[in-house]
Amino acid sequence: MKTSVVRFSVSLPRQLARELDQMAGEKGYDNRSLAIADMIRAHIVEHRQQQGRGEIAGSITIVYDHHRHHLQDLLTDLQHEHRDVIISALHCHLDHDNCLEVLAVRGKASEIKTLADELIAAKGVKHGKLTITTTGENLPD
Ligand code: NI
Repeated sequence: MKTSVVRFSVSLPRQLARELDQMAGEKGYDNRSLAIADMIRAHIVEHRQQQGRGEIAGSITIVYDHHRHHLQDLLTDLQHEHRDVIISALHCHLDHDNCLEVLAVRGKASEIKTLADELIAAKGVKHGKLTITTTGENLPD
């Protein structure tokens, strides 16, 4: 299906337009329209997640020491509780002590944020981060 295109003109300060073209080139965009379209999509995704509208997808990454007492059990319990939003999980043994876990998630923003907060706040988790993206639905490419 061919996407129909709308053309409109935008006025920018010359220096800002130069910076835009430079950034688009450095990021590998063929033209500034593609770069601007990606920026707009990123803002729409961010706006929707702030509004709490619909479903989100994303990933939760945590690093922890698996020797910490009860931590592994707690993290597993949390994941079982929230299994409806966890699509996939990846566990890597970084070194003798440290584990890296990446959870792919999809579902209600509020539940995913709660899950991420609980995992990251667990005693012994050294670092954690929730990265939110779109499910791709209702976002034109
Ligand atoms: Ni491990």
